[in-house]
Amino acid sequence: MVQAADPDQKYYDALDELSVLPLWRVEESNQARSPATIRPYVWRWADLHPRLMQTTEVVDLESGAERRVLTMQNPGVRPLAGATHTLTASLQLIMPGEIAPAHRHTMAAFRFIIEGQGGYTVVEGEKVPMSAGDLILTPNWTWHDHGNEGDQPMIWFDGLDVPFVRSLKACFYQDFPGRQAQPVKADYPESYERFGAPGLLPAKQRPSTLYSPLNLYKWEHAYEALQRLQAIERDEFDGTVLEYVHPLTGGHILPTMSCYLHGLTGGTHTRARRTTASSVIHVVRGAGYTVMEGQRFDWADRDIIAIPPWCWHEHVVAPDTDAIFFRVSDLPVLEPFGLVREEAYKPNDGHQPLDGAS
Ligand code: GTQ
Repeated sequence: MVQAADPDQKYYDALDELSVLPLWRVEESNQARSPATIRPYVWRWADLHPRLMQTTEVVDLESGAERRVLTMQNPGVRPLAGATHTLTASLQLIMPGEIAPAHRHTMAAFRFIIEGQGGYTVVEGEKVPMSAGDLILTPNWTWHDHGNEGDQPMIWFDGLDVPFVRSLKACFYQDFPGRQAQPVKADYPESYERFGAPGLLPAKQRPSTLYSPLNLYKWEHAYEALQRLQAIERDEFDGTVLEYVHPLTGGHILPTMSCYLHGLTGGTHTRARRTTASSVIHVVRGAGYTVMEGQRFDWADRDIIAIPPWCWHEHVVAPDTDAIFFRVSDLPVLEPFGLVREEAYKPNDGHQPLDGAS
């Protein structure tokens, strides 16, 4: 059947010619009233790890890829990359003796080390050693290359603000001349020597960068601080939570991403909440499940959890194991514009009814 022509169609066609839309006809979804497209998701280490090791058969760092990286793709962002609409989360592998050549980009990055020893990142000439549980920053436009002087594969979790920077069309990228490592100016983690002591700062050296001047947050300090705080404080939504901060301002570690360490004791069941900030969690250790929008997502050691914006979520930890989460959030890009909203789930003591398992 032929539809009766809209008497105003000519008018709308004329607007189309002008590349203009009548807002009253714009679909609600187009107006982004709810950021519903990003899906709650869990990537399992048991699936990812063998595929990461197989990259050694598929690409080499000498002549092939610059980085051996598998990046999580939320089904809601296809065909682009992104664990959420603002954050990328990836696993990177570097084999003994390999070099991942230096480059820099306007996208900020950090690495949370998962396993291996003898690996390092050079950040602006500073050689930063990697140990499991360490957090290493390579902020916006800092030269960085990686290497592995050990005899084991070195594996870490990469977090970047790529989709956010992409949305602003502010992506710039540069290779270090000669596809090689940058010259090392300090063969020790100089920024840690300067800024790594708790509550103490050099009296005369206070850089004014937006990002933290400390490139290495060691696991031993983070873990000790978590245990100490866990002994005296617990939040019903977050367990016990520490933020990795800029040592000069006490603010977020990077202007686009904030990083946290959560301790959740065995048997914990947090209250559900939703927030406009999206998060990605790397499960440092532990087992349990997260309920997101009524759906149960099981997780275990080293799994990666995507929590979309405005998605109800609560965590349940298995009774016999304590859990530790490393979490990255896009909160810093929402705060300056008054776009942070949070809501606690009120019914049923703060726990969502379960629709089913993932
Ligand atoms: O190690 O420099 O996961 O440039 C994505 C882009 C890691 C890196 C990623 C990168 C890197």
